[in-house]
Amino acid sequence: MTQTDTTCPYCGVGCGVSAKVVNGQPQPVSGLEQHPANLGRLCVKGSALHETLGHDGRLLQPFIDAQPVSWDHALDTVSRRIQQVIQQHGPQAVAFYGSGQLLTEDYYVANKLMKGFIGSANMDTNSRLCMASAVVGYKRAFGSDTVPGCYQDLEQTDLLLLVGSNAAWAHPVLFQRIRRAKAQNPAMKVVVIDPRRTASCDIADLHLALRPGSDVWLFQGLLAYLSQHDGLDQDFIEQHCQQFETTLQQALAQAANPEQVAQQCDLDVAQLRTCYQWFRDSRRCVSLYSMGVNQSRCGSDKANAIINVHLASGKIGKPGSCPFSITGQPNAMGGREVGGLANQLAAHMDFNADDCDRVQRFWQSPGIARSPGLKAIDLFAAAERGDIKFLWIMSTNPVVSMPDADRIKRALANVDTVVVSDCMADTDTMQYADIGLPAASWGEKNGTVSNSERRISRQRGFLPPPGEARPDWWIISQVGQRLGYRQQFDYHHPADIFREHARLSAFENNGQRDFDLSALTELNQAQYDALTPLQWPVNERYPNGRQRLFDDGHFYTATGKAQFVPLQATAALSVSQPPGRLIMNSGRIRDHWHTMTRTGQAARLNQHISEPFALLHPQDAKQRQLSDGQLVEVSNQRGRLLLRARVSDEQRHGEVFVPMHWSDRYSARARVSSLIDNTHDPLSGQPQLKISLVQARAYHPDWQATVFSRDDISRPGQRPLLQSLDYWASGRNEQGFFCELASRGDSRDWLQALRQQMAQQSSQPLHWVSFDDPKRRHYRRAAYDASGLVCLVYCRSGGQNSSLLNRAWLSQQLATGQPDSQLRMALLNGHPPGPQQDQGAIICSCFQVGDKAIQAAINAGHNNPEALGQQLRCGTNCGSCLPELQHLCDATAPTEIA
Ligand SMILES: Nc1nc2c(c(=O)[nH]1)N[C@H]1C(S)=C(S)[C@@H](COP(=O)(O)OP(=O)(O)OC[C@H]3O[C@@H](n4cnc5c(=O)[nH]c(N)nc54)[C@H](O)[C@@H]3O)O[C@H]1N2
Ligand SMILES: Nc1nc2c(c(=O)[nH]1)N[C@H]1C(S)=C(S)[C@@H](COP(=O)(O)OP(=O)(O)OC[C@H]3O[C@@H](n4cnc5c(=O)[nH]c(N)nc54)[C@H](O)[C@@H]3O)O[C@H]1N2
Ligand code: SF4
Ligand SMILES: [Mo]
Repeated sequence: MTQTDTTCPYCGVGCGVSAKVVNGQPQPVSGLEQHPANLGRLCVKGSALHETLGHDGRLLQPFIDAQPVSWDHALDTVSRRIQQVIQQHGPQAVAFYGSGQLLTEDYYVANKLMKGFIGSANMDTNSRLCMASAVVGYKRAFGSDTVPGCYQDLEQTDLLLLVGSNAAWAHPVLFQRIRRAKAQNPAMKVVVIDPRRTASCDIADLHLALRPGSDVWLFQGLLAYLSQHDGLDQDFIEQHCQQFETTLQQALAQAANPEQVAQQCDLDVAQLRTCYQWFRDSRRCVSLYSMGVNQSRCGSDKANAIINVHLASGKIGKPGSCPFSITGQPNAMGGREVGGLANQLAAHMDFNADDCDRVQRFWQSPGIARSPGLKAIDLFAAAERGDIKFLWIMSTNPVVSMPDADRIKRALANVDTVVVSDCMADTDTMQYADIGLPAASWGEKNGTVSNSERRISRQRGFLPPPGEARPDWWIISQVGQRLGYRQQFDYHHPADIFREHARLSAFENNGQRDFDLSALTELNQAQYDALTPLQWPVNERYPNGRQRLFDDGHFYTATGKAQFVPLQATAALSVSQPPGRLIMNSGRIRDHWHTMTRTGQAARLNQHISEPFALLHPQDAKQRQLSDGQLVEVSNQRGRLLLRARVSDEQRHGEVFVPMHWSDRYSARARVSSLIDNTHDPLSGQPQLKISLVQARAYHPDWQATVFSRDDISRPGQRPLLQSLDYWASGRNEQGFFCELASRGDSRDWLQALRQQMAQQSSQPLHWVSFDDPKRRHYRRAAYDASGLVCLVYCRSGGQNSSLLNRAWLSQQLATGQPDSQLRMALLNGHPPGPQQDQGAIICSCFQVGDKAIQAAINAGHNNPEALGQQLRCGTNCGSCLPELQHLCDATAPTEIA
């Protein structure tokens, strides 16, 4: 048995994970008690990590033009093509597009190769879609990209503002820490500022369901309020800040009157005042902000509007007080440290002449890039125009995650050489790769990541990479060497790269740059392997890392003072929204990660929400004669989605929420970013992924069906079967796969096609049993081979729902051998013989407890999450479902929040 301490590959909380392997088999993971980010806890995604380690769907060998090739051949070809493009078109025709999911060492080498040796700064990253606006906010205010605070601040605060953050689902372990802190300190208040009533509102004392995009108004109003109500920290402003007067004047000119602000934000003025008053009266306050702030055409201004009120009230650099941009990806921070964005150089340096000279000297580079490169939207636009001849995409899936996502397909088709490094073979982006490179994945890789509170932790490998998969740093260094820079890319272990990265951070620093790892420049491999989690800077003064920055009132601007940023709020969209349209918001659900290449592998994570959906307000649904569970077409001039409607007053009237996760791999028409345009923040280049105008109307299929099968009927190669259908969404369950279907026409035609395809592909003869009720248009099929059940299909008429199917039970039957005749009958009925309770949709993924079981327990009097936990165990492991348990209890016996 081996036991390895490592770090979770999902969100920016950066939890420590202990991974055990027995006889080569990975065991269920557990949280690392001694890791300061999680103190032993994991959320549901973290707890299911071992379920994602199978080799199903992995890319196992390099390929060129769909033909498998050796690494030597692939790397030679990549290098030769880069050289050819540089010779014929110059370095600006080469581009890299990376990811906050690369390890720091991978990222450092990619950035070094591009900016230092290819000589163009066209290296951007998916962090452009994620925290580019937060970076601009910090740099404008502090002169550096510095997260001032730490996780303890969230526990030590009196008032926590969650602004555009659904931490309950997106940063669950941190959210549980906050929940516990609040339980221990009942005086602590939480305000959620989000157009939607999300799971995070479970612990909210106040929810401000503001009009999307109106955050700058709200915080300008707060600044004005503080000045009018004795809420300023004059000493702090005078000693440590600049540009206060102009900033305040602009806020007063626009937002002196809370009534006006409330109108702009579409909020109740009394609630708004309450929030303002709490901020003024709370000695300590943290504003935790995320994608509702960053992914906006005014994301940078939103960030500075938040920072302005913290500076004005001196609520920064103190325990329990700071403006805190929480990062999404496991290594979004590491990417910022190495300069992964096209407008950064490396180690928190920019493209001014001094920084370029310094980095060039350090890297001994022949010709460093001297001006910023193309940001993601511009980069793909240049690709579409044919200006990019060579594009290398690493660890990201832009065909799903970039705005105007169908245009990304056109752009990729227009690049001479597209290289994609990914662990998985079937991503939507891999379909466009001329050269595919198999990357090692979590559990096989070795390096460091930095979490949201600047904490550097080790990711350590505990499994051998399958097939020919290799770590990203190795792949990139090999190309660097083949381009002629043998010495500069002569790395043998990630520790070599980390030391160099630390040395660059220290190089001619003299206290001028916040990012400083000078105490780590001499780590040998054993020390690197044993590195325990540390918050940067790590230098002579702070050899064990630094918990908070700016506690000394010193900022990294030329004057050493923080800068207020004067702002002008602009009207949010819905003021002039055309009638009949809806504002579409997009974001995350609890159990899926991004484009599902990882969480799609774990049966447990596919049960909470198993289909792509559109969340609609009851009035909007009624207007469109739509009911919960029906299919809805959401469209605009860019495209059309087909989604399952969920109707709820959690959603504001006139708005619709669609998750970002479903790709073409898992659904027919659910890539939400294909409807989103390229509107972006002018300073950060970050796209406005949260606001798009769409229409919605009911879609009426002639038939719908649910399939349970041993093999995945949606896997590539099987697709012709699904391509003719209007709607399908597939996923994994415990013993196989499920697929929900809907279309026009006669379902029997499709059943026939399914039968033919399965006959062709099966190695044994299949025996089909059927049940037809033509009047109700119910057609049911079960296919058996010698070992038992292979496939179950339940077709129904278009208007009927499938609530009578007992999904949990049905999926288990795929593994139970040959059923007797009674069971065969029950299988066609869709539920077990005799009384057996249907779980319903899974709410607690850890213990697989469904909503029907929970509802029954609530009805029996167990009407709070603790009692439910005692009764059913739900919510007692990772706690990610506690907000939903509370919600179900509240729905049975409503309680008021302000
Ligand atoms: N389960 C899960 N967790 C994840 C991820 C995942 O894929 N799945 N991804 C990780 C990543 S990379 C990231 S970046 C984070 C993101 O974490 P979050 O930012 O918390 O997640 P989102 O759901 O994208 O958006 C947050 C909220 O912003 C709200 N919002 C929309 N428009 C506005 C607005 O104008 N103003 C305000 N104030 N709010 C608005 C949305 O309604 C939404 O609830 O999550 C990380 N954690
Ligand atoms: N509509 C809408 N769009 C969004 C967002 C939104 O809120 N709404 N959010 C945006 C945000 S914040 C983000 S961060 C992005 C995320 O979007 P993406 O980065 O496109 O999503 P992922 O699915 O995480 O893609 C990571 C890819 O890298 C692969 N991979 C995993 N590990 C490794 C590795 O070690 N090496 C290599 N080479 N590959 C690996 C995975 O298989 C996967 O294909 O989406 C953005 N897009
Ligand atoms: S909160 Fe969950 S997803 Fe995020 S790092 Fe921790 S275990 Fe992983
Ligand atoms: Mo993100």
